[in-house]
Formats: sequence, structure tokens, C-alpha cells
Amino acid sequence: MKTHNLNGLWDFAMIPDYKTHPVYDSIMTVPGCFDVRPGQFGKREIGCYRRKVAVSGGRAMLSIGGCGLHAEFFWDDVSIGKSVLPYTPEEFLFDAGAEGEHTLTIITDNFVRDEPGEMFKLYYDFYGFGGIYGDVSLSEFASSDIRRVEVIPLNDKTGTVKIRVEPFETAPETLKICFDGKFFKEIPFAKELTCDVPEFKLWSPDSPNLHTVSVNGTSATFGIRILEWKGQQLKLNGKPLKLLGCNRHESHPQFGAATPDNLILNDLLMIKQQGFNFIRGSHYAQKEIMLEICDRLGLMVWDEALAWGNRPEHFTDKTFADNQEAQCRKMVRNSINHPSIIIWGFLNECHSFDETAPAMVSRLYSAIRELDPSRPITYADTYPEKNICFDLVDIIAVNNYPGWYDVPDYPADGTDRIRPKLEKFAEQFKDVPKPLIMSEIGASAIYGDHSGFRWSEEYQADVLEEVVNAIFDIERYTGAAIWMFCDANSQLESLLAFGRPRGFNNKGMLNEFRKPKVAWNRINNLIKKQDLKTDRKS
Ligand code: ADA
Repeated sequence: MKTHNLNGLWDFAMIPDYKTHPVYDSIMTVPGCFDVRPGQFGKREIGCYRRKVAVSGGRAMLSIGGCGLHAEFFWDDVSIGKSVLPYTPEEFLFDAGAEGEHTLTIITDNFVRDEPGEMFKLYYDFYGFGGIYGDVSLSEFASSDIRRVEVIPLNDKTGTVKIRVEPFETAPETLKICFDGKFFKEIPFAKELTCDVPEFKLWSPDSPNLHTVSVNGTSATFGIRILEWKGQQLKLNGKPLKLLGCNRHESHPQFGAATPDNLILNDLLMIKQQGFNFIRGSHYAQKEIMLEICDRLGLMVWDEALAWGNRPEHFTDKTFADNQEAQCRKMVRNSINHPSIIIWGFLNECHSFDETAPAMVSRLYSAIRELDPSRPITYADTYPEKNICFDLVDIIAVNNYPGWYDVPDYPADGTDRIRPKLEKFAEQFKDVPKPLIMSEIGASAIYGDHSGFRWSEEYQADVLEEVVNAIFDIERYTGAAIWMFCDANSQLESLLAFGRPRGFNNKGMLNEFRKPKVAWNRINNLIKKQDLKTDRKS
């Protein structure tokens, strides 16, 4: 298999609608979001990307590391596929024709159609950027080349793993398997096999050991670690976890959702240095490079499919429901090998109290469970008092903002509401045999506001100090993810904008350029005093 990296400079055109013919008189980087180009922010238009690709000819696969919000892909002006799942990496197999130069075109828009089936909604509390978010490559393959190798750890004492092998189109006669660059065995083709990894080392946040397997030359990196979620504890390699971390958006004012690898690395290094051990990848499937870095740094990730506050009219819409299932399946297929992922999630803050919700939740749960038996599955809920779906998932996860949204009658200080609220949830779920996580909690602060009132850095720091102390003190909590790592662009075009000064969700512990607010350093001292090591005793 020969893979062409297609990142770099492409010819480019912006058009306002699909009736206008693109004139490719500009240039654009891939990956790259077109609506962060000078003068383009906030505009909903169509970005047309075009380039030449020289191939040997024959069967090929185009891989796109996610784009938004809709895209269609053309090879010599013939459509080879569409993407309607923002952020989700896609692969398209097609016939690349004769040897020589061909034209690859990607037409992508950031329109938000007012239809129930649309995956991105204007009311979501994050900006729906337009463009190509991730890497683009083209692989030329032979029919019996191995397309994917999946590894599912089965046993942390013996290093036993299940390996799933998927050829492109026809099965090869034999499989030659190597672990960590050394020949292991050659066997007749099988879709699934079980192996004991030689000289295996466990993956854990404290010792993030990785292995590689290669099957007929197609390789996969994986880690051996076992998750258990029976009862109220979430265990990794037999040890109970206490998770403390933050939610993070893949977002930057100058890059949109096409965040460069180096920015992602620096974000994750900051999170690690802060003493956090957990990231909720809100609210869409995480990029491959983000997960690779977390594998290497030993950060644990909640990876979730795109959704936000969805309602009965969405659940009952066939397109929406089918697309939700499709994106959950793709998320798991794309990322199953990453040991850093410890939780799969979906449907952030859906209307879990409605009678139509259980069918939607069960459908997504079953789709993920069918592909991956090895991780707990959940969603973040904001209606814990009336939710009718908690029984259907493995972890109780609650988003709540004591000291922020519940203090309209308190002009400055609501920090005394935090601990009682967290104790109330702990009490509510005290007999439920599932781990409990605060999947969001926090307060807004405008960078540079030192008034001490709400919206100031000091008030946010007071809230988060209280949160961190309470999460460590109240045993019932398996953990919490603070909302959020850094400020991120929110919608400009919905009513929500009135609570989003500057067009940002300002609950970041850092501003959008990653400059720390008071809370960042304040809670660092608290976290350092605690023991988040995974080798702690039960
Ligand atoms: C919700 C939601 C987040 C964010 C947050 C907030 O819980 O899941 O995406 O919008 O509220 O800032 O209010």
C-alpha cells in the first residue's frame, strides 16, 4: 500500500451558494478552516479546495480526518463520497483510473439547515466551523492488503489481546504478524484471533507503555489495560480510579477546529502539568493526533459523538437517529485501539426525561457495545432529577453549575451552594451500582476582570477551588471534568449569544489564547496535594 500525504497548499475558492461556479484564484492550507480567514469569521459560505494528485492507477482510498459542516469529494469532477457527520473522519474507496495526474476537489460548507436531521444545530454552544479539520491522504491499495487492525485487550495478567483484521476487498491467504517489530507468527487468514503479546507491559496513566502489532505490514499501536465498571468504582488494571480533569473543545480563534498538532500537544502538556489525569473531549469524536498524544502522556479520555441538548423531534427523525448511530460506529472504529480512551459517550445533555429518549440512548449504547466490549459507555446528563435513561448506561454522569447558573438572586457569591449540590447528587445516587462523575461543572470569567464579582477571574477561582475540594472529599465521586480547559468560540447566531460575551463560552481556566486565569494556578496547588496515582490502594 502506498500512501500520499495530501496536506499542504491547495487551490481555493469561496462561493456564497451552490449556483455560483467556483473560480480557483486563491490558495488555502489543508487542514484549514475557511471561516477563520481574514474577513471571513462568522460567515456561512462554501469553501472549494482543489489540487492535483499523481497516482499509479487502480483502487484507492481517500482519508479525511474530519471536516465541517457538510462536504462532498470529487475525483476528476466525479463524486466519490459525501460527509454529513461534522468532525468524523471518513474514508472513501474508489477507482482512481489510469496512472498519471488527477484532480481532487473538496467542496465543504458551514451552512446550518433548519431541519431535524441536521447534525449541527445553530443553538449548540460552540461554533460550527467550516473547512477541513484534519489530515487528508490517499492510499493506493491491492485488494487483499489489510485495511485495519483492531486490538482489544482481554487480560492484564497474561497480556492476551483479541486482534480483528479487515482486508480492503478480498482476504489474503496468510497473515504475518509481528509485535513491536519482531516476527510473531504466520497463520492462515482469520478475521479474528487471540494472542499473548510477548514481553508485554501494562498501560496506565503513570506508565503509559505502548505496543505495536503489524499484520501483513499494516500496523496499529495499542496499550494493554483492563477497565472494570461493576459497582460504584471504575477500575483500571484492578485499581479504582479517581478522575480529575477538564472538558476541552478542539477550537482556537485563529485555526477554528483545524487546530495544529503542535497546539494540541501544548494544550495536553499543560493539562498534564496541571496534575489533571482526565479529559472529556467535548462534544465530538477526538482527533487521531489528540488521542495519540494522550496515549503517550497517560491522560485518560472520554471520547464522545457530536450532539448537544437534543430533543424529541431529533430523536424521532430518521435521518438524525441514523446519523447518530453512524457517527458512533465510526468513532469507535476509528479510535478503538487507543488505550487513553476509557469512556465512550454520546448525546450530551439530551432531553433524557422525554419518553422518546430511551430508544435513542439504547440504540447508540447497543451500537457501541456491539463493536467494543471493553469500555464503559455513558452520556452527560443535565436533568438528573427527571432522567429516565440512567438505567441504560454504565456510568451516571451529571453536568451542573452550582454557584453559576443557580445564583440569579445572589449578585456576587454562590460558592456556598457547590458542596451541598454535590452532596445532594451523591445522596441521590448512593445506592445505584454505577460510578458517578460530574462531567461538567464550572463558572465563567472574563480574562482580565479582577472585580471579584461574577464573571471575574477571582470568582471563578473560588468556584473551582470549592469544586476540586468537594470532589476529593466526597467519596461517591469517581471524578469530575471541569468546564472547561480554555475559552472557546460559541455561536453568534442564537439567543445563547447573550450569555456569551465576546462570542465565547468564557468558562475556560485559560483564555482562548491559552493565557492562565487566576483559577488555573489556584487549583494547581490543590491538585498537587492530592493523590491521583493509579497505583493507589482500593
Ligand atoms: C452545558 C454544555 C456545555 C456548555 C455549558 C455552559 O452543560 O454541555 O457545552 O454549553 O453547558 O457553559 O453552559
